[in-house]
Amino acid sequence: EMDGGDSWRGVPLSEMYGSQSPWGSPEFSLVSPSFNHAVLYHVPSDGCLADDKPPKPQIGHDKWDSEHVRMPCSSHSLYPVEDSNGESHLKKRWEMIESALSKPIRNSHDLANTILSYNTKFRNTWKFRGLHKLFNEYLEEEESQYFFDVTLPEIAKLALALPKLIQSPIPLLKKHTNRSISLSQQQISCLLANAFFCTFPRRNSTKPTSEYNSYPFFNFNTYRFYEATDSDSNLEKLKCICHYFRRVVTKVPGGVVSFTRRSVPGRALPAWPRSQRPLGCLPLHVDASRTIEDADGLIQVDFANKYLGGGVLGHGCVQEEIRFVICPELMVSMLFTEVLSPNEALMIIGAERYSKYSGYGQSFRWAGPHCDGSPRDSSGRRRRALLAIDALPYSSLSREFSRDAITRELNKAWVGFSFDTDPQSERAQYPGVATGNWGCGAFGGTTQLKSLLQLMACAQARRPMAYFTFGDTKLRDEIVDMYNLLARHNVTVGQLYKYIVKFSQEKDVSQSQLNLYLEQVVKSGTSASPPPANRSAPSKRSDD
Ligand code: AR6
Repeated sequence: EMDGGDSWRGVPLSEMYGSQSPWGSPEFSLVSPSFNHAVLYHVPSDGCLADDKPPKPQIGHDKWDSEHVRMPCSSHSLYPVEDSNGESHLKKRWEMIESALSKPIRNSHDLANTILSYNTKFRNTWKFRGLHKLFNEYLEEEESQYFFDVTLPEIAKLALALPKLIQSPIPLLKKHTNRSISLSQQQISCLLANAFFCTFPRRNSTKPTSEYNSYPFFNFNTYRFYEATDSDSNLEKLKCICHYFRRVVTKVPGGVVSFTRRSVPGRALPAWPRSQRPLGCLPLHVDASRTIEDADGLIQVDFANKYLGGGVLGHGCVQEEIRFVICPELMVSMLFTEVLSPNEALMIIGAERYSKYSGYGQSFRWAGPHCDGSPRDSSGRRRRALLAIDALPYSSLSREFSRDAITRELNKAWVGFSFDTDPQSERAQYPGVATGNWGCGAFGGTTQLKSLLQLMACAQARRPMAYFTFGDTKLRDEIVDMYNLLARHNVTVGQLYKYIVKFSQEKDVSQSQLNLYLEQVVKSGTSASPPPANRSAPSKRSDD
């Protein structure tokens, strides 16, 4: 038994990485600077980073344009300031930030005033009730004291080190591009420190006409993160972030993280009804008790919003938001990743985990430090891969089961799962995917359908699938039973696609069960043929 319990079905997790250790699968493509891969740190000529020392920044020149992140420290960043005569002058914004962050900040009111001093346009609209509550009521007095005495001055220093730590421009990962950005963890901490102090220019407006309208929010208070007091889970999210800063200012992490946007044009997407790939050709593991983030070495799926991070800097506290606060380096994706289109995904390799947590949603709590034991790959990234794919939100079953919606979700999952696979090879690609009830929580989807669509996308991408049902043992058994049925009858991806479409056309989907329907058509279908001798139903249960 892998996990000492009886929570899983199918094959052991080790078959998801194709070796005995989670670190035995092949590494992802290495970090190597090129026209479509911006590497913001200096890659040593042998490619190897020193183990514990952060790499030096790559040198370069600021670019103040629509292709790059507009930096707080750019000499082009100007801000209107009123003089004593009430006349408005443009001042260099970075000088305002430098002077504000160099002064002592003793409590949450000082902190609010610091942030407002270079964001004067928001004097009357930004409130900081959440911050005040966190530091004045919620935390123990010593904890708050420690934060303002020790951690905060270091966060300010880190933010002000921006012109030194990031010298070459950060390209935007725009729609319909295949591009990567690699940053050192130190550089990321500096960008996050700036977001904490809300220093990024042109990123505070929530108007539809604003320049960064198609990007997630990144300055921490743009979405009123410092205001929210309605539930403790928000304060707990802030705790996670403060813990992260405490950790990185105590010991600068020495690794790097890469962010890759994958965009596949319509003509290169799979022709789903024609796919001949058998669904039973890859191993399946289904677990009811563990969670995705604990599936070491696998491609861990982020149940994302098309605006990455979703409500992490707002009120959200479900899978994506939790993941982003326990691994805050992920949040840097929000600085440069434009809203995801249906045929796009984002892969993040190397983001470290800093916090443990308990609960979920309203009951979410920070549960202490987490020490990330994942080894580093040859490029210096923690061997942790997070794949952001956004499902569609559904309010009706008939919409969710429409051919267009089914195709859209299949394409989305496949674009993500086929990241770094060899298109010529017929063999299984490692590591496998760790996923679960994608689109079935906040987005209201149906697990019977989404689990099958992800199985199809995995089969098409040739990656094994580990599915985590989040406590649902009935769903776990249903998925395994369905898989065994499909495998036994040699059902292909294309056939299943057609069955599902037919189901949605023939049946009132709100009244009928997809699984029951599939059982009938598969068992009575013309497609049934004896299973090939070399494969056995992948279940450890003898009655299968
Ligand atoms: N491991 C495995 N399964 C999980 C985990 C976990 N760590 N956490 C949750 N689940 P949801 P969605 C299961 O609602 O429906 C965010 O705001 C659990 O059964 O996070 O795709 C995003 O930013 C849960 O109900 O994903 C988007 O805006 C289910 O996965 C939006 O939510 C779905 O989790 C995405 O909503």
